[in-house]
Amino acid sequence: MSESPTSESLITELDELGVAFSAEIAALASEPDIRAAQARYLGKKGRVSEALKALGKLDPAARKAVGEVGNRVKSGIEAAVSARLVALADAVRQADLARVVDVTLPGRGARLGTLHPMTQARREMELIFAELGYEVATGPQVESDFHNFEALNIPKDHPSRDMQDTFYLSPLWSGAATETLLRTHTSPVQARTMLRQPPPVKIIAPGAVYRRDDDPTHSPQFMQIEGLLVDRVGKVSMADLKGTLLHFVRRYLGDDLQIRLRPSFFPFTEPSAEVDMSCVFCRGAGAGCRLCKGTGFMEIGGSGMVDPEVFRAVGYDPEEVCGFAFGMGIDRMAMLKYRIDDIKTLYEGDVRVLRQFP
Ligand code: FA5
Repeated sequence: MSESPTSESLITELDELGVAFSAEIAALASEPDIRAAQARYLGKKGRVSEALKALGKLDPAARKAVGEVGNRVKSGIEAAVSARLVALADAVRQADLARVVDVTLPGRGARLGTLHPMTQARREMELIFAELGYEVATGPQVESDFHNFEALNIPKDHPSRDMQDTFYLSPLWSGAATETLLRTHTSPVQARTMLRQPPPVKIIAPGAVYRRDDDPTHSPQFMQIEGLLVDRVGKVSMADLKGTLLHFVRRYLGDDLQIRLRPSFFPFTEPSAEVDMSCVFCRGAGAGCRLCKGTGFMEIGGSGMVDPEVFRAVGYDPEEVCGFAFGMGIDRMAMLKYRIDDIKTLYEGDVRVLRQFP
């Protein structure tokens, strides 16, 4: 058992606690740390409070003398806490005042972002067709089987309607008819526009389309731009289609380029043609060019004269109207313009790439 403290030993202990506290907070530099130290000494179970519990064992005269010392030490600790907090606040203010701010410097403006190369490409294409009098039309990306296939004369057994090529939206296990899908091309906007208005029609329809495709030149989501011109029979010919596409390619990628229409088949055009343009790398020379495999041409889209079946599906009379349509990949055109060799680059959102297109 420890000896009962005497008034002298208690006074010494209290004085020593006062000194120890001063040393402790001198090293502390934040208010929470200082408050914690204060609690360690003056709190209910603090060191000073614990020492003062021995007061009861002293005779009344000694108790008074030791009590006074206790109060002096306590107020000393409180005063030290206040002084340290004031000093800290002062130091913060001084540091703030010492900051040198040159108010005459010109302001720093917020850095503006840039348009994505695909957006730049789309807008430039829209502008070229707008100059020719085309209006921009839009349609939903979540489409019905009717607009994406049926109205475009695409038969039920056409390979593009296969699950392997089209993203259908009704879950397979639900057993529900798969009537809703992500549009596989922008051609449904042709049907939607003709259903909405009487002829003549002169529109382009840029937008996102989706297919189960994935390699360096094919992406599951990509952009197409559709074109549709419908007028009275005799006023529109394949030559107008070719002239329009040639004008577009030259305006977008260079006056020296040629286009070539290659016989093909689309259920919604008759006759149909693939659209090729001179390779932008060898400018049509061909020989030795890896990109066009020596042919001098690259495919950019499909086209043709609108099939009478499509006119019938939308309530137009094929005896009275005729027209042409085309659809090109915007990604493909942007890749050719900006010399991008992997289509994924357009969808990764890497700012190091995007900053190269101010
Ligand atoms: C069509 O999609 C037809 N709707 C085009 C058309 C419109 C023909 C009007 C006649 C009249 P095609 O499947 O060939 O056709 O696609 C057109 C272009 O889209 C291609 O030449 C290519 O440039 C681009 N394309 C196709 N699939 C992808 C893909 N997965 N990723 C990037 N671009 C693609």
